[in-house]
Amino acid sequence: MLDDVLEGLAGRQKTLPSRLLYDARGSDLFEDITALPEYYPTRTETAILTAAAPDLSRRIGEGAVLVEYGAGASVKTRILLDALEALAGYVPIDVSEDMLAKTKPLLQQDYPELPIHPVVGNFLVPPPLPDIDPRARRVGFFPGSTIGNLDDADIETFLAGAAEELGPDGLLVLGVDLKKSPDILIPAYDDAQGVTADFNRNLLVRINRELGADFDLDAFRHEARWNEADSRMEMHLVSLADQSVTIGGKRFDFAAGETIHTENSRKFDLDELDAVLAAGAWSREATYTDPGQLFSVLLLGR
Ligand code: AVI
Repeated sequence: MLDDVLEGLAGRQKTLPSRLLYDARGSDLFEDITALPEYYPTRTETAILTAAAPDLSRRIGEGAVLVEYGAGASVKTRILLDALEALAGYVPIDVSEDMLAKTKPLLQQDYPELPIHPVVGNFLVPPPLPDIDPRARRVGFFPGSTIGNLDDADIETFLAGAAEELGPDGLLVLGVDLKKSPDILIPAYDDAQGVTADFNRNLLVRINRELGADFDLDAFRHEARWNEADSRMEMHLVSLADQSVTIGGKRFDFAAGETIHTENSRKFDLDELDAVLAAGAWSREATYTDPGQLFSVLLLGR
């Protein structure tokens, strides 16, 4: 973590890795974000999945194994667990062993017959799957448009890794946030209650705590920007003054107005996404969306 932070802050545009947003406090704040009135993705995707569930179930067929990449608390998963018939197993993959350990008994209570095999690991490098029926069809689940937080190289790595792991008759259910007006996007990433601002600034709290840095939290403000050229929302932390910060014995100078770029959240055009999917050996078999075309759920095959 120290190396990543030092490297990110050494560049001309200072950056910090967005995965560092998700310590315990950051994960709680993200949960709060998903319930905000301005943050349309979670409720929209939930509605799309609920409406699409019968069709997904028909296309997927009986007896599949569901593999979720970055499962967290497996909230949206329940829509699929309710709809898919005679599932042969559920494999939640997450970096947080704690989260997996907390979620498993809750799921098992509600799905007593379902074999649940949690796997601790980074979904970018899909870890080997546990011993499950090799004949069962494997269906990946990657909701939330988390794919939009990855750069091009990581998207390709993920899609190719999932293709290999899920096999030739594998399927992937992918949540994808769609390109739309900045009038909707900016408030979704800069809400009136300031929860997203706290989520962003928590990165500095974490670096102070875990790396002994001395960021002055009141000297940085949250900013959400729409980058039209790269079709993405960006989160930045803007330095409110000329200041310096020390981390791991190294000093970093900030000019007033200079930013640390902390996250990208890409918004996709489905026609453009098709080329990316094809490079990762996937193609769209079904597309589900909401009446406002805010978000989409794709069923991908090989
Ligand atoms: C997890 N990820 C899909 C969220 C997003 O919308 O890109 C993270 C987030 N960042 C700010 N608000 C939400």
